[in-house]
Amino acid sequence: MLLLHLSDVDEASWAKRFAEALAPYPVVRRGDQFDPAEVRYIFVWKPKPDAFEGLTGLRAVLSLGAGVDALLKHPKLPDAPIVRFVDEDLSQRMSDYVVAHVTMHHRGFSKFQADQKARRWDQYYPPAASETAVGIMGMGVLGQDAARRLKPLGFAVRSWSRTPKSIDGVEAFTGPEQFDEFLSGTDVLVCLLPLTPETTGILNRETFGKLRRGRLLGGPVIINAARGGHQREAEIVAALADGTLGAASLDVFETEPLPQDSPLWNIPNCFITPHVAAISNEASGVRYFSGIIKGHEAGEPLINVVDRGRGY
Ligand code: NDP
Ligand code: OXD
Repeated sequence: MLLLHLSDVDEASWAKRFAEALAPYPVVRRGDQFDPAEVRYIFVWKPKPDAFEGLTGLRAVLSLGAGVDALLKHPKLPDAPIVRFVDEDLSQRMSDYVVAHVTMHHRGFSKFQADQKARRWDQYYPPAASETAVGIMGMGVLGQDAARRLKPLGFAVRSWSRTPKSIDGVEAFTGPEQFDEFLSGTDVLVCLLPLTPETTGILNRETFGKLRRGRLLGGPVIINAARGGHQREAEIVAALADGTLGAASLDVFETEPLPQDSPLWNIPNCFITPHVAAISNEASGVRYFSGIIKGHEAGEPLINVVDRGRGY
């Protein structure tokens, strides 16, 4: 039996699709009549504190989110394996966001926007893409896809990850010992890390101060599409004000929704989106997780299982 426990999304619609994809396998929602001991899989997004109560026969927790930081903090999280969402459609959507914001900053969008407002004709020519280094923190599913899509546009792509990576045409850096070297050649810093104790607050003033200066007009740029916990927002505000950063694109925030009184709203070279960089699409999500359930029921091992020790 599959139990759905989704908040902030259309649970009924997901349930209907799952029932069609898995029939005759039983699919239930909170409020339905069922024996919790018969639930083998629970599909969750922002599960409530009682979400896992009575689920004694659980084989896997299926996470609608690619990021599992919040799920791992659930006080009653059972011991079952956690399978996270990994999907081509999700990667494509995230890369769309990253490519759009990298190219926007590379082409001096904030300068020309300010010039237009001031009716100022100032012919600034951005550097060539090949002279602009995009440093991606996190070379997992999403980071690798973004790197693959940025390369053909001509950008110099660098990566930083926990373990060594070898990706064609990407200059790779690994671990805390190579972090400063990674930053020192980076003009646009993209965060696609999972939120863990090691990565919390990594987008801070000290990090910004180590980025390469002199290549992009106004200073280096940060793009965070991972988690708000990665960024120190007060330090971003200060860095944008004093020119340590030339611009920022933020899709995620320390508190979501971003509070009305956040100073970030009013900064012209800070580009805010409301955690929409990549949404888990219903059709592909149902296809992916139904495949996982069917495969596991047929004796296949689970895929994309979260390593609780690493935190992602
Ligand atoms: P993956 O688990 O596939 O990749 C994570 C990458 O981060 C890996 O390369 C990993 O290194 C690296 N990493 C982890 N810890 C460290 C560390 N301490 N130092 C250096 N590198 C580290 O994750 P995804 O690519 O699938 O997703 C990344 C994040 O994107 C998610 O966790 C989620 O928070 C966010 N997200 C945001 C969305 C949005 O709409 N804004 C939508 C979807 C996801 P290694 O390869 O060596 O293990
Ligand atoms: C995710 C997200 O982690 O939407 O999938 O943020």
